[in-house]
Amino acid sequence: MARVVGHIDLDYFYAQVEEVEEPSLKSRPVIVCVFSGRTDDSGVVSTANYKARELGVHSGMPIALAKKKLGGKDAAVIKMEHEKYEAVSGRIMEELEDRVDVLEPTGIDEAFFDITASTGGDYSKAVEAAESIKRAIFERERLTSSVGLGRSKIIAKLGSDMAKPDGLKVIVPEETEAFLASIPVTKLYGIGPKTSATLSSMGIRTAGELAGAQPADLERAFGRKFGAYLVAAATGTDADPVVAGLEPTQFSRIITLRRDTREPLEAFDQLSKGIERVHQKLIDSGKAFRTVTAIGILADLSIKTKSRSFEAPVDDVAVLRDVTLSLFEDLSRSVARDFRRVGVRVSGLSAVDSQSSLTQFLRPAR
Ligand code: DGT
Ligand code: CA
Ligand code: CA
Repeated sequence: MARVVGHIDLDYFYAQVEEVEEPSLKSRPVIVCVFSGRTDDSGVVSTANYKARELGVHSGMPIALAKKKLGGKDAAVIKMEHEKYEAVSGRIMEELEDRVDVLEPTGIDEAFFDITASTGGDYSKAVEAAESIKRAIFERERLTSSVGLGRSKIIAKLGSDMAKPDGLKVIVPEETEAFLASIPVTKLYGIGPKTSATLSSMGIRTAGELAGAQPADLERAFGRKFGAYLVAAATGTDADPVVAGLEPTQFSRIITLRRDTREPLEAFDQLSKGIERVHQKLIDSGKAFRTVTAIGILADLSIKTKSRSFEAPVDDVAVLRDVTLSLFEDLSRSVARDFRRVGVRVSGLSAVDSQSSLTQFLRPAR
């Protein structure tokens, strides 16, 4: 079965978020800027809406130059507020997470996704899924996005680029070869200026030409591994899987003691805030832990640890404190020197569920 891989990218993201917040901006050129603070205009354009792009403004352009291009056009110059875009991004990623089989965020406003299993490889179902994803994001955040669908990540990414703005580009597996034929190699993910210059010197400018090149010639110019990658990219057969965004597997906190000691209470007392921080991270991520590790780093930088695991996940900070203290008692008995730094780590993380409040009464399993 052919894979169904998608790539979604929000249109002129930061500037569009600003337009949603202040709809009167929609009729004007908008630039979102990172001010460096040296002079009033020093800094760069982070992004611009399409009205400003039509006037020649783009990401990374110095603000002063952008202002010159936008002079007399009633442009809006807005200060970038990263936290605001992060919050919107987080809500969109959650929405996406619910609607795809595997989600791999690759930036603040974009992600790969895999819907092979849920569509059974049926591209007409995939189109419906992609349309409903676009609709859901629009209904929830009033933001437009562009989506590409195809049998590999490279194809899906080409699709979302071509679909901009507010589009959906589907490259069904059977049409992949014809689709790629005239695509310039510079558009293929992983092919930078240096590679494309070498290819150009070999008379290769399009993916079609690259696909037809002699593997031996590519191998000679680029080595075996990268040569093989180029062929895969040019034929849309790159097998790179969509990998779920990494979930945290542990949280830890290590502090430097005010003076070297192996007194468990003293170490524990100074680590107290660190334990709270670790607990806060658990709360923020909705996780419970099964294993606690006390970490002691000695003056010679050697690391000693003691761990204890529970039979069921625990999310109680009192339990975390008790266990940490008793682990430090064990740990200090086992070392011949003082600790310089101490830490605590929780691992074996799992989502907190309705039963976890019961599990805090379970005794630790040694
Ligand atoms: P698009 O996708 O072409 O419709 O436009 P954008 O603005 O969404 O562009 P994209 O997807 O490359 O980047 C997403 C956001 O990342 C963009 O809204 C602002 C930020 N960004 C992009 N390029 C730059 C840059 O060169 N400097 C800074 N500071 N931020 C950037
Ligand atoms: Ca974007
Ligand atoms: Ca992007």
